[in-house]
Amino acid sequence: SDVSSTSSVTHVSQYACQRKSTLDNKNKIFTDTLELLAENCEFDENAGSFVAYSRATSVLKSLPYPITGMNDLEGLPCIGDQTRVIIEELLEEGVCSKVESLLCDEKYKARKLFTSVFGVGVKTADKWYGLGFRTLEEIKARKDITFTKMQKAGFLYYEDILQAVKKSEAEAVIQIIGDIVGQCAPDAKVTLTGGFRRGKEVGHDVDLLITCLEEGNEEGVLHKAISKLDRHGLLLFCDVVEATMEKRQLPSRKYDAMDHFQKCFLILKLDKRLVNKRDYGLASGSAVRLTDKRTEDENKTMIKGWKAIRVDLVIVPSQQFAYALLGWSGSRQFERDLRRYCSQEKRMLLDNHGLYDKNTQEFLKAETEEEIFAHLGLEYIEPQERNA
Ligand code: DCP
Ligand code: MG
Repeated sequence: SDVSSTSSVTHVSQYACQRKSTLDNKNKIFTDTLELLAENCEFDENAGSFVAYSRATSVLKSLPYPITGMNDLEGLPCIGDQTRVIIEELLEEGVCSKVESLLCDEKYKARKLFTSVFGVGVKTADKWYGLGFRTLEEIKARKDITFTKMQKAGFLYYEDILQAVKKSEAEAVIQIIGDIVGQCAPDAKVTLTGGFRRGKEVGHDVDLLITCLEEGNEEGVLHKAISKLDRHGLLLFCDVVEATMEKRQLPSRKYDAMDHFQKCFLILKLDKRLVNKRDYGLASGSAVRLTDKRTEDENKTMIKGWKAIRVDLVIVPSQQFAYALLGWSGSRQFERDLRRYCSQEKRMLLDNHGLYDKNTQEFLKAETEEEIFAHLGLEYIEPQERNA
């Protein structure tokens, strides 16, 4: 019999950690729509539908072919009825009526706009919406609203932060942080994680792990590094979160939990001269010209000479480094499915600190991500293939 011609024979796992998802998404029309619906469910705290849409999105991202008819969905996991209806409508009409009306929906628009401010979550967005606000200008103008320090910084650097961070800017940030951290501990190492490690060209922030070869040397590095950044005039905003790790604590059972590392959420003042100029639409050596290739906000960045960039720094003891790297590399769906796979298929608990085997009641050590995948009996998935 002929086994080469049919794609439905290929088994697709229900877990993102058993699929390869590159940035070459063949089903963007469907996944953009489903992601927007998932986002709205998250706003509504509708966990069931959020999970359904998110898992379906992720399955479609892993397919090496575009969906061209309902038959193509046969045998695929995580494609429930509510997803099928959306896909069918997109195939027939080319648009999704649910999305069309969401994009015109006052509440959705306000939530989307307000949460685009650094430091504003859905709760705050809903409060402002409830008070009748619809634009950021209305909110900024009010003297009777109290803002957190984070939100004040969010408004102050709004235009810069709204612009995506480019890879060349992320590289300049690594350079700066690497230099400074090296002055704080000689054996300190800075590692890029998050979307850029998965090969993305742009991101909303730069996620960096800081670790020292000798365990314990990382203590104090964060506060020293922050002081130095401040003295160099590079610190626009800084929120330090101290470590909350208790010894021999079991990994969290939640698939989406925050970790316990010491970390900080920064806004750095990035000098445009430190960034590879090709990314600003400039020929090397030429004077600053405002080419129409740049957006208006990018032009402002060029004129003021710097750009505010969101950076997360996470301090990781070397023994936990592999787990932290795996946990911070994402994508969010890949991470959720890794944890779900662990508990449902392996009776193990995974988080950004370690892996606990409930069968043997032991923590499993790992020095590399490859070792963690091996502990889990999973084929290794490269970061570039974790865009689930
Ligand atoms: N992460 C996590 N738990 C958190 C925060 C983040 O496990 N509480 C992980 C999953 C993310 C990664 O860290 O993929 C980085 O978080 P980001 O929100 O920065 O996500 P990305 O870097 O993937 O996307 P972007 O390109 O928008 O920055
Ligand atoms: Mg990121």
